[in-house]
Amino acid sequence: MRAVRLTAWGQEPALVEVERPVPREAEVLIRVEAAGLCHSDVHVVDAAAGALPYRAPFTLGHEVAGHVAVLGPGADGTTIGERVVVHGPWGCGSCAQCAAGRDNYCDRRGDLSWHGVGLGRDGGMADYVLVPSARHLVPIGDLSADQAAPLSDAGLTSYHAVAGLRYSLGEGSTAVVIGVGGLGHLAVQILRATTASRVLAVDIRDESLALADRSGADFATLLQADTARVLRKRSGGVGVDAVFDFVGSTATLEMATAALRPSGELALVGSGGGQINVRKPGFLPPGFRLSLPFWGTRPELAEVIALARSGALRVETERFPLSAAPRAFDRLRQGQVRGRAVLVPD
Ligand code: FEH
Ligand code: ZN
Ligand code: ZN
Repeated sequence: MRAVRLTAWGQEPALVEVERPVPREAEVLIRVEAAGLCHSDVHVVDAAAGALPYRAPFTLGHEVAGHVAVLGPGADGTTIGERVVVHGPWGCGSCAQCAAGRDNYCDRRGDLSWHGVGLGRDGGMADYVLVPSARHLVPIGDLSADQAAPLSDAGLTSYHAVAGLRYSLGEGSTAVVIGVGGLGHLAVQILRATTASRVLAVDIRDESLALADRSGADFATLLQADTARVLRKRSGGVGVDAVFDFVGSTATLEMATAALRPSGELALVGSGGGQINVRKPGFLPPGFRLSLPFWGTRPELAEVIALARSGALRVETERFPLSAAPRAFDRLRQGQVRGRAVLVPD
């Protein structure tokens, strides 16, 4: 079978022929129908040897949807042909967090040489992907694979971030989404579909503001020197209740803290490497809380898929044949992908 693999650290990913895996014990082999491309894939490819706990070579792709092709002799909880999306964070499988489907917060994360499918373990940028257990699978029914795959990471990460701040998103509240790309445009839709919050969007590109509008934002603006003041005014003057920063640069973090009301919440999702100074006395609003949500849980993924199947979520995607994976990586690096890039086995 074909697979897009990180063959060695410092090498560009390559489309190569590998043996199709044979599932053992509880394993399940999935015929891949779609695999999303994430900025984290670029970070992995660009990582220096030893920077990540992963052992090369492995197949990339941590946003995967398809159907069950072969069951291991001990596999349980799915059937041949079932259409599924893969819950990508794979933990130790035996700690309290993993037992609850919270592999994204596995207690033994520090002991593992992987973070999940396509992240140290063979992933779904391939014709097939081997999943350790059916517990990592969520049925997608009639949802298309190129919609379901991005929902397993871009959608799930946004949903988990919103779920963590839900108590501050009631009637009369204001939420801000910074960065309206693959995750941000879904965060706007999730906020509109699951909270009573007014939704404001910020980006640096006009086409992203248009995507925010299409996604249901109440207001969208370019990031400028006075953006915090503009957002505070849009919140009725008191400041915004929650900011979801999908960029994570010093500029976006500082703007976010300047826009927040007292007791406001900042969820940092983007890996921009930005910093803010947390000190007392200082300039942060009293009651300020920061969270660093990571990916999401298996129960939440089932909720995201249900939202999508109800018609409340629509992923903007740019499809590429699996054989064009290098071109997809190039377009993502250049910031030219609209919404989420999805590889489809050709
Ligand atoms: C995965 C692994 C490590 C860092 C970040 C990620 C995200 O793309 C998962 O949503
Ligand atoms: Zn990702
Ligand atoms: Zn665990």
